[in-house]
Amino acid sequence: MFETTFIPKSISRDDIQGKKMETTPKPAEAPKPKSNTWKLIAIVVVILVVVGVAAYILTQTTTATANVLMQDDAACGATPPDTSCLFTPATYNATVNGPAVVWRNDGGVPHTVGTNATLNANGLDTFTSNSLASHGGTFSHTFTVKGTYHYYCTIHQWMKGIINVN
Ligand SMILES: [Cu+2]
Repeated sequence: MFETTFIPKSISRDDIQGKKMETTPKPAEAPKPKSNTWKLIAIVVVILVVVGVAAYILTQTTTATANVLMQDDAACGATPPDTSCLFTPATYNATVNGPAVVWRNDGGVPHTVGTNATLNANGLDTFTSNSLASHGGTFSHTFTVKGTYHYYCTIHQWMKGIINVN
């Protein structure tokens, strides 16, 4: 391979190799540390913005729109039944085939959402959630049949609610 570097006649080889640069000292050496500081600040600001936006998005999704909340006093003793453990609102009106009804556990102990087959008419949807974690566990169900649905928490069976689906 041949070197095909084109060198104009007006520029000597010394110019290209930088040998003559010694005669003209560079005045722009001093501010270099300053620009590094600004780069660092810019990087930190970008990281803070990214973390902030991510935290905002995450908190938005964890507090996603819920239709029915589970609330309690973090105790929910059974005898006598702790009435501070409840679904609110106790009755909620939903639409057949969606949007889904979303329950969210805002309490301090786990709860569930389960249909009560003995109270509900034949042919209605049946569902039972898993144990929903305290402070944010959610469950959703899209009702496919119109009707009045009685449901309860299978852990605290005095916690009852109704969904009217029209
Ligand atoms: Cu419960």
